[in-house]
Amino acid sequence: MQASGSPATTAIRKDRDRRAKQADATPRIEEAIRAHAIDLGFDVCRFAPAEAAPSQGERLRAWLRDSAHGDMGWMLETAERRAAPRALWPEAASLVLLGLNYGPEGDPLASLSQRDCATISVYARNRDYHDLIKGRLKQLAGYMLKRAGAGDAKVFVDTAPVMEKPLAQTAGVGWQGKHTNLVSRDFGSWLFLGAIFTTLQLDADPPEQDHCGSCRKCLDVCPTAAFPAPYRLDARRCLSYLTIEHKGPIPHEFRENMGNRIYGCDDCLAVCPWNKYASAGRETKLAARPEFDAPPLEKLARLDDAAFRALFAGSPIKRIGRDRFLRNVLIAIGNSRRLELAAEAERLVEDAAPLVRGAAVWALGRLAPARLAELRLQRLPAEPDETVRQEWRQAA
Ligand code: B12
Ligand code: SF4
Ligand code: SF4
Repeated sequence: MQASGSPATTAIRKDRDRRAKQADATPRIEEAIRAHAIDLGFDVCRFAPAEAAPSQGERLRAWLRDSAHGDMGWMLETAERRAAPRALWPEAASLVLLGLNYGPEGDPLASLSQRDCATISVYARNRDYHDLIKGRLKQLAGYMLKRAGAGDAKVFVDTAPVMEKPLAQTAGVGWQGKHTNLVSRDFGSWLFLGAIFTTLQLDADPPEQDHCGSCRKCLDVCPTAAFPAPYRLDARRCLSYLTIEHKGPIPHEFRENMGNRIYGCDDCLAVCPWNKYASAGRETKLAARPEFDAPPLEKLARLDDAAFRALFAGSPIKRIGRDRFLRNVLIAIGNSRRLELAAEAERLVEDAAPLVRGAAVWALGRLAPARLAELRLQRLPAEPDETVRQEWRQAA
């Protein structure tokens, strides 16, 4: 046994003091990860246990039972893995939830009243956020594992079967508002979400509470009445779904209320009172490109496949392809009340794609019904596609 004050005890004490000092100087791994996430361009980084949001699975199943997913068949196919993080990756111990602010500079709904121009939703006015965020999530995951000296991690943004919103609420990034999106006290409705699942044990942050109160602005503003109840969205009625995910003709009942929204919709996000705390995003690759801010419908209607691909290279809009995009542009032309745009619709009545021809018939019928009636005599007998024939029959 060593007597207290012996050289050996002094050495042990010194070593303990040195370690304590080092612990003070070296932040906890959670704080180090958070700081690194901010350096990488994220605005929020918080932690949750892998068994977060246990009720989300049942709610997802109820949503699918109601067929609220429309023809997003992949939501049904991946339901079991989507329902809980451990169903996707049983080894996951902790979740890192990230938010990236993409707040717009000005009023995101300003172009809705410019009838000869298009409204593109804020998230799609520049680069595809998936590409941007995925790269950064990978960098952060690499940093985490290096810092911990062990473990494994997987990164997710949007495309994998992960329910990012309820998980982000459990981590305290924000709460799911009545419009079902995550609202943040600091960034309002304008956060992109991403997630890292890891085998590392990380201390969880407290969850966020619901701060919607009696407000129902987002529910009331929806142009297509897509909320059957607060916190529930029927995607089949949502213009974001109809303009981006839906492959067929836009159902007639939604066409007029679509206005000039040609890619996505921001109405329910934009009216949220919590946006008063929001600020413009700091990521320049997501700031609106001038040519995507209220582009003239006439110019968009003239895009052929090559021009479409060139204009939207690197943008999420490229994903829907030229024909679906032109379908949307033609609905906006039909709603424009600008007779000068009738020439664009008339030209596209002869387009090679039935989806475009059908929407062109509707648009021309809205702007120049007499001209449509003349053309019907020549075109309807020769029209090979049944959906387009129906448009001819129904048009004014
Ligand atoms: C499928 C999908 C869509 C679909 C369906 C949207 C939806 N609300 O489900 C469509 C194409 C319509 C869509 C549209 C949009 N989307 Co989207 N979408 C997704 C995706 C891939 C999956 C969402 C999902 O799991 N839906 C299934 C339903 C069942 O889940 P849920 O919405 O969380 O539903 C919950 C509520 O219904 C709740 N609930 C049910 N009953 C009750 C009752 C009470 C009392 C409570 C509290 C809750 C509650 O429980 C459910 C489970 O948590 C996610 C990415 C991801 N992997 O998470 C992006 C995502 C949700 N989309 C996003 C965005 C930006 C949009 C748009 C704004 C794009 C645009 N401008 O056009 C719109 C917004 C429309 C809207 N109001 O939701 C962001 C949202 C970011 C955020 N801050 O929340 C996400 C997270 C993508 C990302 N990585 O950033 N989207
Ligand atoms: S995105 Fe537009 S259409 Fe969809 S729920 Fe919100 S307001 Fe309604
Ligand atoms: S608009 Fe009102 S009800 Fe809708 S999410 Fe914001 S606070 Fe909640």
